[in-house]
Amino acid sequence: RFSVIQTAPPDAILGLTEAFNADPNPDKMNLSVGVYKDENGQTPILKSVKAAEQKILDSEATKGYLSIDGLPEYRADVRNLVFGETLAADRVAVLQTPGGTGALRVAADFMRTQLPKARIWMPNPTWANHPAIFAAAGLSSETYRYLGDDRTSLDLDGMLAALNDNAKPGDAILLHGCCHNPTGIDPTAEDWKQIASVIAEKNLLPLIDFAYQGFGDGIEQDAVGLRTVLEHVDEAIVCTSFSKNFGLYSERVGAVSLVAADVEQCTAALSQLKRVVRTNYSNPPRHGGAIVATILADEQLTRLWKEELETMRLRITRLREQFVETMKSTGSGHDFSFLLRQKGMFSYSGLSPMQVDELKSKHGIYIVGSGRINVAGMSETKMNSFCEAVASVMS
Ligand code: PLP
Ligand code: TYF
Repeated sequence: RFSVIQTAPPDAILGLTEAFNADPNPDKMNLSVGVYKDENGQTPILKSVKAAEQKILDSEATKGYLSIDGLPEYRADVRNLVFGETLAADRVAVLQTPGGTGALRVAADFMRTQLPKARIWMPNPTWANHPAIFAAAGLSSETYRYLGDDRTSLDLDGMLAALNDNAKPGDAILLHGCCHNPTGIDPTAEDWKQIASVIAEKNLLPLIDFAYQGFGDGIEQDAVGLRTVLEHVDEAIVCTSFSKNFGLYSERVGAVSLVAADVEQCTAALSQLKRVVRTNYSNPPRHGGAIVATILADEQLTRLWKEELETMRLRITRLREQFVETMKSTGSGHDFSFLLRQKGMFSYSGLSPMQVDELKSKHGIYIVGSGRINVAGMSETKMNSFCEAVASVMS
């Protein structure tokens, strides 16, 4: 029976990193997968995380199961980070999940069973796993316009028109809370108000994917869009990932937060979310959630984490600036100043699939076929040679 099974295509992004690891070129650079890297191309464990792990090692008393919705103190931390003081706690149900991906799948299964008529509207483009997760859950999805014709800015009018003309009341809309993957293009605070108004007028359910809080402008600043939406509607789902902002990729730490109009609706929705979890993975892994909760329960560790997060964010900003300046100095005539208006790890470089191929084969520089670059994969010391390589394939 297994003889009839066809090989599935590899993950386009994760597959590139396998090829990168196998490349013997000592000057190779990986700008593909969305993982933060330091100047040496490493993804080290944060000091705040190490310190929290030591505390846990010394004090952890049991490996007993967590409850279905996870650690209570972790769930309170998620609520504070995401919503701040803006919502009554009893209107928000938070469940600890295995990463942001786990959160998205729980949200998708919940929508499929509890809101069976809802279609989900995704930005075009979006993270490739989004349509795959929704399809796996059996949801129907549609796309709305996001990227302008210049491929460097948001087409807000196109986005709002697509939603106004085509979305039906009761549909859901996927939004990236900040640091849009793959374009780095985020709505401005003013844009968010207009988006929120259309969501309210059309009675859409916002599903906000929040995987890069703190990578755009700061922890609180990056929540402005999400909180603006919540000023206009009383229902939403937020999928949090702490993979990037705590550097906890392999620990699988995330959360799904459901905002309901009142405590009764919140309690009922929570019970259905728990049902989804039971048939997926029963209950979440403890360690990653315990790390986050340990850091945020300790003033000193919290300060250290915030500094480390700021260091990551500022390095990305610096690399964006240095890349734009260095590209200018190559005299190739390509203006990359649009990168300065974009947020987070990613931007669409404008490189074609052929140019991306050439960068890989001739220079050991790995970029996703769409031309999406992970800015954090650049290096200050290698910026000149990197920009010369980019200029050479673009000429
Ligand atoms: N959502 C977006 C937009 C992402 O880029 C990622 C990245 O991995 C995720 C969700 C999933 O995060 P996690 O690794 O925590 O599952
Ligand atoms: O977009 C990225 O690069 C990150 C990491 O199947 C990632 O979100 C990429 C592909 C994938 C899972 C995570």
